Amino acid sequence: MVEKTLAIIKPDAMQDGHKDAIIALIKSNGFDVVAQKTVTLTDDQAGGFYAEHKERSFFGELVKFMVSGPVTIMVLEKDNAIKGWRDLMGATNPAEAAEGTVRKQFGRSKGENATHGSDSVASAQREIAYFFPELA
Ligand code: FUP
Repeated sequence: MVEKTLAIIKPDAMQDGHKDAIIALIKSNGFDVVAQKTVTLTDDQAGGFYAEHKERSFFGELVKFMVSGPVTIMVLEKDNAIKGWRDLMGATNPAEAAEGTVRKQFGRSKGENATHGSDSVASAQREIAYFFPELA
């Protein structure tokens, strides 16, 4: 089934100059980029996006990191896009991610791990609506 998912190139990968390489990898894996914008998030935007992690010990660090520089936010479309993008990103911790994955190649650490991807149909719907209300 054709699905949409939300992808974010995080501030570490942007600062490290990996944006174009990551988008090239996304396209060569058959995803259509149906929306794209580069913005610097506010504390409220980043905190709202990661609201499910509000009680976690790393939440403050996560928000601080996500507002530390521009991010590129995209909506990707493909058959089974949600799982497909999660597989292409690799494990949360780049040290544990498989060879060839985005996080293995471009992530710095578990906290600064290059990209975000929606983890379910419900998350994808919420996250796409959060950043691209016109697509919801
Ligand atoms: P993922 O779904 O792979 O993006 O990972 P999670 O939803 O579990 O975590 C979201 C973000 O929180 C991660 F991308 C990085 C950050 N995080 C930490 O900084 N430390 C942790 O122990 C877990 C997650």
